[in-house]
Amino acid sequence: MDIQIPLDKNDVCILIPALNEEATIKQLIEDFQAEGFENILVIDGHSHDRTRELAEESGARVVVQEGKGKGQAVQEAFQLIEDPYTVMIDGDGTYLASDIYTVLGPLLEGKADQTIGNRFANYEPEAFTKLNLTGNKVLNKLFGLAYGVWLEDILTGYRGFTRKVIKGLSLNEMGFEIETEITVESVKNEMKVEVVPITYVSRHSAAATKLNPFRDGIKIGKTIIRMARLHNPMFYFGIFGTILTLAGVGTGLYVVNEWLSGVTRIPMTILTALLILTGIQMFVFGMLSDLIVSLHRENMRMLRKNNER
Ligand SMILES: Nc1nc2c(ncn2[C@@H]2O[C@H](COP(=O)(O)OP(=O)(O)OP(=O)(O)O)[C@@H](O)[C@H]2O)c(=O)[nH]1
Ligand SMILES: [Mg+2]
Repeated sequence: MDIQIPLDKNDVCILIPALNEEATIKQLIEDFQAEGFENILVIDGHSHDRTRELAEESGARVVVQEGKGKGQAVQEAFQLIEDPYTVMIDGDGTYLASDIYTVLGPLLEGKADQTIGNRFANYEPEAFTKLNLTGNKVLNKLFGLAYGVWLEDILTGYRGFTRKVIKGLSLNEMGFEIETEITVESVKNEMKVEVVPITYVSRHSAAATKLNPFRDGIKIGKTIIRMARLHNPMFYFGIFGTILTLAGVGTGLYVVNEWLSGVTRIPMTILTALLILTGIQMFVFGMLSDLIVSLHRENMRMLRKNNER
C-alpha cells in the first residue's frame, strides 16, 4: 500500500525504544527499510544482549539513554528528534512496519497531530495474555471516565506524532506510565488525536516482557487518577467524595437501625455526620477546582490562538 500524499520518507523518524530486544530488532529495522524508511533511531535502555550491535549493523542510529525506564528513553529521544514526523514503535516485534501508512495518514493529511494505533482492531489471540487484555480494557475505561474522551487503546506502543507534539509535550514519567502521560498531555493541550486500526501480533518466543502487569498496571491506574486532578478535578475529588459519602450512608443506616430498636449510638452518629459532610465537601472542592481549571483552559486556548497568529 502506498500513501496518496507526497511523502519524503526521510522526514519521518522511526523511533524504537528497546531494551534487550536482540530477537526482533534487526527484522523490525529491515522491515521499515523495505518500506523505504531509512531514518531510524533506536533508543537503547542499556541492553545486556546484542540489541545495540544488531541495530547498528542494520543501519539504524543508536543512542543509549542516559537514565532508566521507557519513559525517560522517550523523553530523551523527543529532545533529539527534529524531523517533521515521528512514528514510535516498540522493538519487541509485536507491531507491523507495514501499518506505518495507516499510522502516518491522518498526520500527513493534517487531520491529526497525533495518532494512536488501536491494537484491539485486529489482534492475534495469543498477543494479549488474559491479564493484559483485562488490564488494558479497565485502564482504557478509567481513562475514558476521567478525561471524557474515548481513545480505544491509550497504552498502545505504535503512535505517530508531528514535531509540534513532541516539542510541545511536557513529560515527566520515567516508566511505562509514559503512554498515559503522552495521551493525557495531548488531551489537555487540545491536540487533535486520531485512533487508527493496526495489527498486534504475539511476542517472539525468545523475548521477555519488561512489563509487570500488576505493578505497572497499578502505577498506570494511579497516574490516570493523579493526572485527572489537574484536568478533571470533579472526577478526582468525586472519587473520594463518593467513597466518604457511601461510608457515611453505611454507618448512618446502622445508626438508624439501632435507634429503631431503642439503642442510641452517639459516637457512631458523629462519625456518620463527619463522613457525609466531608464527602459533600469533596464534591464542593471538585466543583470549585473545575471552575479554576475551566478558566485556565480558556486562557491557554487564547494564548495558543495568539501564538498561532
Ligand atoms: N530504552 C528503553 N526501552 C525500554 C525500556 N523498558 C522497555 N523498553 C522497550 O519498550 C518497548 C515496550 O516494552 P514491552 O516489554 O514490550 O512492554 P509492553 O509492550 O507494554 O508489554 P507487553 O504487552 O508484555 O509486550 C519494548 O520495545 C521494550 O524493549 C527501558 O527501560 N528503556
Ligand atoms: Mg510489547
